[in-house]
Amino acid sequence: LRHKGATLWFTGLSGSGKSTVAVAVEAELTRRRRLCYRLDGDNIRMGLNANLGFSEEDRVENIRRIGEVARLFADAGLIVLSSFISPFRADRDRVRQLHDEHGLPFIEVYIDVSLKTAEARDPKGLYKKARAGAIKDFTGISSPYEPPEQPELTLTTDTMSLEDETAAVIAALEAQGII
Ligand code: GGZ
Repeated sequence: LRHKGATLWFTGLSGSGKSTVAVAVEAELTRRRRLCYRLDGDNIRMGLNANLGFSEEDRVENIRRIGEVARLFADAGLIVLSSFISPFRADRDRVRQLHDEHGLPFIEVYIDVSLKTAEARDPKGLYKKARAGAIKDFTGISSPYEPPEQPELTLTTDTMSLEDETAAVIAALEAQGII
């Protein structure tokens, strides 16, 4: 018996809550005994993509590699939870196309939060540093973020509860027959 894999692709600003939602969805999927794997900066930018920074060119390559990894895991039957800013629409669309070509579901989840809210949260103090010019090419400040035009799901983390967000993602997986 083999499960159908899929990729949940969370995109949004730094501090939008991508990882928080991904962790909560992972916990719920694990509770349902589904194998999943979370891709984030800690396991990708520290390893596979350790040679990449935040220039436009490096971000493009970052997302290209993550897309390929997600596709492989999904092909193996896992539910992949990918949380990267992935600021460029064209890069996300290429990952979507890669999944389409292999018959694998790709669910783009837009973590929609205003820059104002993300900047007010500033959990790591990065916005403050970016405003001061200490970090260049910072998304939302000195580097662009292109919101998805037709995401499968939009979560407004400044108004929704984590519980409701998790339920919405689970419902999307159910609607597509993935779980
Ligand atoms: C954006 C940066 C930058 C710059 C370091 N711009 O809030 P965080 O800390 O934990 O998440 C951000 C993370 C973004 O890496 P991604 O791989 O998701 O970005 S992308 O998809 O655009 O390639 C932030 C930190 O790295 N960080 N410098 N200049 N975020």
